[in-house]
Order: sequence, then C-alpha cells, then structure tokens
Amino acid sequence: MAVLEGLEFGKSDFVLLDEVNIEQFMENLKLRFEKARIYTFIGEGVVSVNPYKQMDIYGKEEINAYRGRELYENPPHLYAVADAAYKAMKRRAKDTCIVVSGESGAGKTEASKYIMQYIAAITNPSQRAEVESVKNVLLKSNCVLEAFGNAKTNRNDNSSRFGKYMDINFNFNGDPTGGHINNYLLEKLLRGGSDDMLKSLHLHNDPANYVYTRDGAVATVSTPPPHPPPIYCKMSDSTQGNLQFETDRESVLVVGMGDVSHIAELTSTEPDNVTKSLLYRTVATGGGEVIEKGHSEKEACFGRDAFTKALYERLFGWIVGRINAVIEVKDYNPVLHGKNTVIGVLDIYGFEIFDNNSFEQFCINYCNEKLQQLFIQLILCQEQDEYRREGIIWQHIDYFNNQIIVDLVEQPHKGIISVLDEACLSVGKVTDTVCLESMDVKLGQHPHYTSRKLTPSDKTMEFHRDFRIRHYAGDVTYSVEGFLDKNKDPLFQDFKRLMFNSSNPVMKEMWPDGQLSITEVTKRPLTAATLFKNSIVALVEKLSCKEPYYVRCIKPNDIKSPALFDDARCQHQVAYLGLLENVRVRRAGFACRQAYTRFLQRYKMTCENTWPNHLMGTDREAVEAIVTQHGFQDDVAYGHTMLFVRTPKSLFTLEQERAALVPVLVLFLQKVWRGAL
Ligand code: AOV
Ligand code: MG
Repeated sequence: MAVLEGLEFGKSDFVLLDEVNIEQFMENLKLRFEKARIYTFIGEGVVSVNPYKQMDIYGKEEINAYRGRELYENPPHLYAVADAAYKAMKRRAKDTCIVVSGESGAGKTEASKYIMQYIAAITNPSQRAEVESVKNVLLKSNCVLEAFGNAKTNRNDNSSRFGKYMDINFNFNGDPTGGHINNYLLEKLLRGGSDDMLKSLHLHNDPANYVYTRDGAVATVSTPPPHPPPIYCKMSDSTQGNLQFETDRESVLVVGMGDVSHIAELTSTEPDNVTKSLLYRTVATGGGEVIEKGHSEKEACFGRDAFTKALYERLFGWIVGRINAVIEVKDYNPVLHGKNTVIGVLDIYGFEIFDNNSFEQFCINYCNEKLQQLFIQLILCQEQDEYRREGIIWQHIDYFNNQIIVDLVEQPHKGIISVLDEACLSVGKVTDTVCLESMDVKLGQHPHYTSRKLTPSDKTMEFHRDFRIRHYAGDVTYSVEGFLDKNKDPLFQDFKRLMFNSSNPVMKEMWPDGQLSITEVTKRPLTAATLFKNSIVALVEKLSCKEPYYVRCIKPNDIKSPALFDDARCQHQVAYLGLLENVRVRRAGFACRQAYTRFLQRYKMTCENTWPNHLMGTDREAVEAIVTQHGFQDDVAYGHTMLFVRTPKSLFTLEQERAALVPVLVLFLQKVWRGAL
C-alpha cells in the first residue's frame, strides 16, 4: 500500500536534492534502488531503474491510492505520472503524451504496459460494456504485436524490435473510445509459433537451420517477462530460409525446386512465377521497351533476401492495420460527444551501442537524437522562452543542444542520410567504401563526425569500425559494411507483382503496389533511411503538440541482476538522458502557471477582496490580493500575463479551499434564483 516514505529511502524527487550535481544524483538513485525504491520523480516525470524482479507495487490497492491524487501525495510511481497525464487531459481538455525512453532492456515496454493498465483501471467507473470492450482490445493488441515483433537479443530476452506509438482517444467523460498504433522500423527477423504450425509452413523450429537466424547465440529465453506474450516460442516470418542459387554456364538457377514449391504453396502463387521472380527482373529500356533481364547469382541473393524481409514487414504492417481497424474510434460526433482528447504513449528503442554497430543502430540512435531534441525544445527551451517573455528573472541553464548532431544526420544535401541516398541512387558501382569516402569528404570538418581514415592514429578504429558519430549519449563507431544494401532494400517490382497476383486475397491486399506495370514504376522508391526519417519527423510532429510527461528508464547492470547497481553504467545513462539538466530546469523553474484572468476566475471566491467582484484595478492586482491573503507570496512570481507558482502545494491548498466553498456557493445561488434571499 502506498504511504509516504521516510527519509531513509532518499529523496523521492531529485528536485529536492541539496545540490544538483552528479554525485548527489547518483547517490540518491543508488540508495533508492538498494532500498527497492525503483521510482524517483523529477517534477512531473519519473526515473525508473529496472528491478529485474517482480515488485509487489502494481496491485489494485496502489491503483486506488494514486487515482486522482496530486503527485506529492504518494511515493513516486509510474501510476503517479500516468495519473498526472490523465488529469491534465481531463481537466484542461489537453492532449498529452507519455514518452518512455531508455536503452535496451531498461524496462520501457514493461513501463508502457503498466501505464496502459493503470489508465484502463481508472477509466469507465460505470463499467459500460462498449468502453470495456475498447479497453480490452487496446490492452490485448500489445500481445499480438509482441508475438510478431519481439525477439531475444543479447541485452533483453524480450526485446521490442519495433518502436511503437499508441494514441488512446478519450471522450469528454474521460473514457477511452479507441486508439491508433504506429510502428517504426521493424527489424526483420525470424521467430515464434507452434511445431505444428511450423510444419505446415515447412519450417524447422531450430533457428540454427536458417542462415537468417543462426547468427544470434541463444534463441530461447532465460528470464520470462512479467507480461509474457501469448505465443512465446518460435514462429515463422520467413517462408524461404535457405533457398540457394547456382550458376550453370552463364545462367543462374535455383538449387533444388522443393523450396520454390513451398513458397508457391504458402503464398498461393504459381511455382513457375516464383522461379521467374527469383531469377529475372523486368526493366523498361530507354525506348519504352519492356525486357526481362536475368539476375546474376549475387543479385538473385539480394532479391531473395529483400523479398523475405518485405514479406515479414508487410505481414507485420498488415497486422498493425487490422488492429487499428478494430480499435479506431467509430461514430464519434464531436457535437454530441464533446471534444475528443488523446493520450499518446511512446515506447521506442533507446540508444544502442554494440560491439558492431550497423545501419539499424544508426537509425535507432538518430531517432533518439530526435527525441532528445524534442525534449530540449519542449522542456528546456519553451520554459526558458516563456520566462523571458513574461519578464521573470531566470538564470540561464547551460545544456548541450544536440541539434548539431540531428543536422549531421538529416540535413539535406550534406547530411549522412543524404550521402547514403545519393550513393544508392547513383548508376555506377558504388560500394560501402566509396560511400564512406564521400561521407569523409562532406562531413570531415563536422565536430561530431570522424572516421578511421580521418584519424589514422586512433587505435580504437580498426577494421569494421569505420566511422564514428559523437552522439549526445556518447561516441558510437559504426561499421559501414552493408549500409548501402540495407538502405536500398532492393525489392524488385517482379516480387510485388508476383504477390499481387496471389490467389490469396490477404496476400494480394498486402501488395497493392504490385499492380503497377514496370513502365509506371518510373520514380525511384524512397530509401529505407529516408522512409525512416520521414516517419520519425512525423512522430516528432505528433508529439510536439502534446503536453509531454517523461518516464526515463535506467538499466542497473548488464547481467539482469536485481542486486547490482553498476555505478559507471548507470551514470552514463543518467548523463545521456540529460537528467541533471532536467532537474536543474525543474528546480529553477515554476511548477505551475496560470493566466491572471483564469486564476482569478477560479479562486476569487477564496478571498473577500475579490468576491463576488474585485474592485482592485487590474486582474494582476486582484491575484496578488488572493496570493497574499493565503501567505503564498514567497512561492510565486508575477509575469506580464500570468502567475508562476513554484511548488504545486500552494495551488493545491487553493483548490481544496475552492472545493469546500463551491457547494456552499451553489446553495447560496440557488436560493437567490428562487427568490428566497
Ligand atoms: P525495454 O523495452 O526497455 O528493452 P523491457 O521493458 O522489455 O525493456 O524490460 C526488460 C526486462 O526487464 C523484462 O523482460 C523484465 O524481465 C525486466 N523488467 C523490466 N521492468 C520491470 C519491472 N517493473 N518489474 C519487474 N521486471 C521488470 V528493448 O525493447 O530491448 O529497447 O528493444
Ligand atoms: Mg521494449
């Protein structure tokens, strides 16, 4: 049961530290972790340290303790943040979002699930059947997506290989009416499913049988997650694990035709057409003539791999689409039902630094740069700008603005993505190495970029460690090998057409672009990096118009131990999550603010000088009268148009007083109306 904790558990909000420095921050974080206090506030956000053990803090009792309460009334918890986001949405009809970030295995997905469960638990008190069914589908959608989109990695036994953003829609009552899911950059992998199912798909259940999956060491899990997905074993996403090609006197052939007939069977296509798509591509000549060109063995392999990945990706996209069709808000009439508001929950892979960092890490880390930039803009810049605008005295806080790294990656014409795309689009033979050289030329001067060639004396840049980006979270050295292929994702139109002509309507539905003829496919398809960039830009846009709440997840150690707090690892994460800056801004800042007119309207009844009408000159003077009467003058600052309140406690006192007065006033007014007075 949630009760306020004693001081022996450290400070429950980092804002309350005696001094904001890394030593005190780490000391407090460690103390709390060791005392099994895994959550600590920073203002309205929470820092979470993965406990790696079942905690008895997510029950009904806790849910009731946090429901509708103010933040400082209970110990820090995800529920407190979820409730704050929910309250803000309900009280002020504002869209809010909860951004859950942190590195792989830090506990993001578990946190998002607890948040969803909390929101489900506190809504629909009257148990209306249609709302219950919406909630049910929203919660269950997770399991389906995890079954298809999660995998065991070295860092997390149940790692999300896709980023997920989920909007939950609410009606004016604050009850969920539906939702929408966006997924980002699914890694294309093989997994899960019963033996019977695998048999029917002509697959073995041992990943070691497949070239695509045997690179990972162990595919079974050692630590089951608190919320296990329903199908937690092995299933297929790939219908053609080991299909091989050989070259026989100039022409390329498929080795053994058994696999081809399996593919044809599983995709409801004709074996001959499968073979043809694997070995030839249709091209339009300059003169508008359409010819068939045979693949080289290498091209055939690329084509095969791209096809396999696309099959999986489109299946996943199709599943997300089906879920969205079920959960989307139906029959919502804003005139009838009031404003529709949204809480967004973002669970997206954190920063990744592996021994060998490739294109996937590059994309993931770029995404985290973008989210950090959003955080900086929303929390740091906005706050400071507003104080300046309002003429509030404010000590400027120094923080590292990572826009420069965002630019390094995404700037048109000279950013890394643009160099990659250029290399992919050029007609000549461009290799990864050539592409690296052109990055060196264009970006050699950039303070956050370096490469093996540019710093020959740097012994940490050996083979396979080609270029380095100085990310806000730390240096990451990438291997350029495979960048171009992964960026190109060269899925020939022939495969799309093959699938569009499948006799299975679901397959057909997944490949609408297969109906284009080769002469219509003139425009180059967007590259993987550009598609990803576009989706992240759209995501940031979505988030930036919402009031953000943050959950920052920290992974205490690399061995999944509930007892070890690895100081260096944790400190690194605290640094790159920008938590110290976050505390500084919160501390220097004011927790709440309200326009004078609004403040006056809401609280004028609590002061005799302002009730029923203030006779005081300006609204600001009237607000001053209210503040002074309650003795809060040291806790506030007066801006040009609004009042800034340092601690939420003052406002809370006013709220309580108001709540006590309202029924009395209502009675009074009723009597007036009835002419009794
Ligand atoms: P992630 O989402 O941040 O990694 P998860 O949420 O999957 O990490 O957490 C990893 C594992 O840590 C879980 O499977 C649990 O075993 C354990 N864990 C996390 N949070 C809790 C908790 N509150 N209570 C108990 N155990 C927990 V990744 O998806 O890899 O970026 O791609
Ligand atoms: Mg996850």
